[in-house]
Amino acid sequence: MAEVQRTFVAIKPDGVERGLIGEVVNRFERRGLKIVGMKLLKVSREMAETHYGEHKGKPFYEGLVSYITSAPIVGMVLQGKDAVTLARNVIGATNPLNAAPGTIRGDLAIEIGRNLVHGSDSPESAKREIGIFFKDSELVNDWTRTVEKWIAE
Ligand code: D4T
Repeated sequence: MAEVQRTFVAIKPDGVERGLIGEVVNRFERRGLKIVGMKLLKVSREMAETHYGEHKGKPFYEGLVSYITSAPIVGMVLQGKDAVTLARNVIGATNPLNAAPGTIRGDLAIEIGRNLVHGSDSPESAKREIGIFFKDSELVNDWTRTVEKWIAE
């Protein structure tokens, strides 16, 4: 039975710099995911280190932190049945070289260090990441879309 979940998605600095905010948001909207939080923000070093803590010590870590803090990102909280997997499928494989055409990375990116978008990899990660980037008061918790019944049974 599909579970209604929330996931954290971010358009990374390359997506914002390249003017792809609308293009990326549009793909999640069209798929049917509900946006319950969204904002433009500059990621601090501290936030980046918390978000990417699991990668500390890896060769790409410093470059990753400097990339994610280099220009604004757009953070989003998306909700829907199986939202975590659904969003990862819309985004495509971590390395754009292996991302299928039709996915965001497969259509718009060419290498792993500039892979445009982030999506939580589990409901637990989503909860943790939403907590890093959003206060609960910034999320819309009391909204049922009138279109909902045409998207999910
Ligand atoms: P994010 O977190 O950005 O959605 O990526 P993924 O969840 O798809 O992949 P990840 O956590 O394994 O990697 C985080 C981030 O690090 C960059 N990266 C990763 C990199 O620059 N070089 C590498 O070799 C790896 C493995 C890309 C995504």
